[in-house]
Amino acid sequence: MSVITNHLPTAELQALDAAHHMHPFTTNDDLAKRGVRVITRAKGVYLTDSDGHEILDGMAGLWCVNIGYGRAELAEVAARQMTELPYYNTFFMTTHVPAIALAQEIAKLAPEGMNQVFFAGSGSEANDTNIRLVRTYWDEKGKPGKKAIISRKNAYHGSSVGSGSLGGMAPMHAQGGLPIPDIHHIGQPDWWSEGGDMTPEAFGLARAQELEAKILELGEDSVAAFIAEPVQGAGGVIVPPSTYWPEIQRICDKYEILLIADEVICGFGRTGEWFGSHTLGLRPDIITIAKGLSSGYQPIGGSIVRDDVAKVINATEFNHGYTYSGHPVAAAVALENLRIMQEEDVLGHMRNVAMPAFHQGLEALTDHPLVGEAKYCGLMGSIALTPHKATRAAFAADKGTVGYLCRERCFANKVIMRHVGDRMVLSPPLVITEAELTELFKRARKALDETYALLQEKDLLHAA
Ligand code: PXG
Repeated sequence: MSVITNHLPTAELQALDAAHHMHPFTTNDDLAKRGVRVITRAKGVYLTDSDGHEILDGMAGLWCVNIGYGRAELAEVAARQMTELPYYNTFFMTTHVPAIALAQEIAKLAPEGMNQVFFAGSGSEANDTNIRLVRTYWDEKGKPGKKAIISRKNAYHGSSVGSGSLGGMAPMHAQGGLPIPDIHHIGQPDWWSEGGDMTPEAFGLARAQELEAKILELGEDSVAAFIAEPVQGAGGVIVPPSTYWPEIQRICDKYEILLIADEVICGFGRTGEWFGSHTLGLRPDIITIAKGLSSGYQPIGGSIVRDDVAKVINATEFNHGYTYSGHPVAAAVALENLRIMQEEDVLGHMRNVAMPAFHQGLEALTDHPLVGEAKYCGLMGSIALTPHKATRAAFAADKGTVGYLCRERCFANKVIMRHVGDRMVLSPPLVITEAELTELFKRARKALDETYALLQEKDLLHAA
């Protein structure tokens, strides 16, 4: 077997990658032509690529490396656990110490009355679990008609058949026969793009009331659950108007609809509290977790289940589970991550240092000619690019054309920002310092200036 090391020249790594590696959400032929970026190591908030460039990671990997890169404690815990017990399952009346300890720790941090955890290997798997969980719950409650799950357009809940169906991403639904039956989608609370002449508050209320209309259309005896991210992440960091969540909660309570808060991004500190449900004041029945649970150091996810729902499920055999549910190495690493988060008071750092600087930095960008609004919650934020701020206009060019150009200018300036259509998104490690945030926004502004010049040059500064 040949050994591939970080020391091969970039071009050779790119050629090998193109020859054998199919990338997610990518046109692989195009990528092969332009050459993939190879990341070789990382420390703190900085990535290093195979050409030795240091890049400030404004996305914490994929919204997950919350305690930053290169924490040796997590590697040491993983090595110790692999030596002691690298694998055992949690089926067939067995368990192990890392799963016991992690479930207990999650229950301690979760909202009041949510003390049971079902483990999965990822956010997608956990949301697949949730589909089966809520339907089994209603079966056991003697209401087998309650099968439908209502979600939202432009939501992201994962990429498996079940979770991809829950999500509301049109390009995903266009491939492979999604969504599966009994999943329904209502509008998202994205005031900037879809609010028209309404105030954000009126629009938030109207979008929440789409849930009530959908429940009445389907019949409340047909609806099992509503699923939503407290703040949409992959959809572009859409922070809902203040009127939205209280109305959603009222509707779920009124019609006895289980509320699933997908906190794969929002969970474990991202919004400034342990859970987005705390920050936005929701009372979910199930919380989906992954990403920040282990700061991405190991793949692990799960569902936190409210006590009265768990009581019903636990009284029957729930015929569901994954080989790696509660994987001991992943669980041990997640536990160490949560220890670091607490002992180093990462939430305190966010509150006192990182969040004020992050919010101020985003607000300051709104004086840029390309930037319409800035939206943020904790350490997730986004800016809307627009050719005309006053009318919140979209660009005449295809959606995402300008966002893509801007993302390329970000890369060129050694800062990673993700683009979602023509919104630029940030979700840095929660441990980012004030000086690192200053540097991040300096690079982002330069990238915006260059994007603006490029749009002038290409004659793309036109409203749709
Ligand atoms: N729910 C939410 C809210 C997510 O953000 C998932 C579920 C699925 O988790 P897994 O671990 O199965 O990927 C996610 C994942 C992006 C991007 O481009 C976001 C995610 C995944 C991939 C890309 O922003 N979020």
